[in-house]
Amino acid sequence: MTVADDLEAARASLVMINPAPYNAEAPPAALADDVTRTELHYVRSNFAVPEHDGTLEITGAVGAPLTLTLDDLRAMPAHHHAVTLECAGNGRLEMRPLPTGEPWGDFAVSTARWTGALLHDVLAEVEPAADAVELLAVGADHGPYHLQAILPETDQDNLTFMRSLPIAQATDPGSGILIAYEMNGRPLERDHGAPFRLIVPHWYAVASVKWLTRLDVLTEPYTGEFQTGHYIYEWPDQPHEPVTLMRVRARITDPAPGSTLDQDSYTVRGKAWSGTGPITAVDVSLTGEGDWQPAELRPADPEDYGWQEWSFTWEGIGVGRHTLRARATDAAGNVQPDVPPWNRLGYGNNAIEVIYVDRR
Ligand SMILES: Nc1nc2c(c(=O)[nH]1)N[C@H]1C(S)=C(S)[C@@H](COP(=O)(O)O)O[C@H]1N2
Ligand SMILES: [Mo]
Repeated sequence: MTVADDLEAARASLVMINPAPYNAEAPPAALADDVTRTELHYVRSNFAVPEHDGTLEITGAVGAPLTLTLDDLRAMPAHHHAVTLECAGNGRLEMRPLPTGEPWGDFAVSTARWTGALLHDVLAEVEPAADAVELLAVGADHGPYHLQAILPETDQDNLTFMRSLPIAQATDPGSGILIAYEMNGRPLERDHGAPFRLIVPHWYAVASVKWLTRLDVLTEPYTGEFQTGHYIYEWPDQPHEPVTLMRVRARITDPAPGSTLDQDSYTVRGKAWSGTGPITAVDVSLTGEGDWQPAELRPADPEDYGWQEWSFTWEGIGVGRHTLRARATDAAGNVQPDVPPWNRLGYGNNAIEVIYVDRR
């Protein structure tokens, strides 16, 4: 198979949003799985899939700069985590007025099992300077980027994808950040960042830099386009804020919206996740208003960063049309809002989902 055939085969099961750069959602049914099969995992790229020379350079304010290959990373202790990745723009199409940006529906969210070296272990080898403040992660992808939010000093004809993280987080072994080289037990696919990428649990997936080619330890905060021009909440009535942790969210996976039920009882199922702590409660409402009733919730696995399953036994379903809503609460006490929190670039929609079903 040629490289182009390969990409086409990998993309066949997804719901395409944009052909170039290739952006695609998971099919809705994929949300029901605990772990998303690789061919059903959503894809979001700002540029075309790049060539990668197979090396990772670690440089900047470090005592001992280093260049690593895939074999070097594989020789380090391997860590495995399920991680839910959600695009910060997921659900943008639900916002009014419609923000600019990729027109994502509600399925730019997936959960894969990732294997890689711990970023902490890699950074320990290069001895970051005491006055380091951030770690800049640079992708191999680049290209023209003629969008409205562009910073005045950036080169719009050839921009590279890069993002920074606070150094304290990057060097913390407990943050679980991986330089991942396997997804669901197989080498990374090209769309998902081959040969290796960052996987940053809890954060909106923009932090998980694909096609990682360089890590640069910085003594000043990074202010490039993908850090301060995009991936910023531009609130109408409050100061702008960077997009960081995923907002708390529950989704209903069964019944499907608009379906017709035949029985007077039904087990409603779904998923819930949050970047600000494990989910502690999911509640279901059948009236379109308050009247929240607790669902059964699978406890979070303390070793993992994947979505949690929930279910609710719905009994005494009368003939006619019904509203179903599900609302998650996390350990930090965050709860979902009724209306998506509008911001100019359309990030972080975690509004309570509402579906309708009929009983005949
Ligand atoms: N190098 C690079 N990394 C990137 C991006 C990108 O455009 N280039 N997109 C980011 C965004 S916005 C998302 S949502 C995730 C998507 O990861 P996936 O395509 O594996 O689902 O990758 C992130 N990492
Ligand atoms: Mo994203």
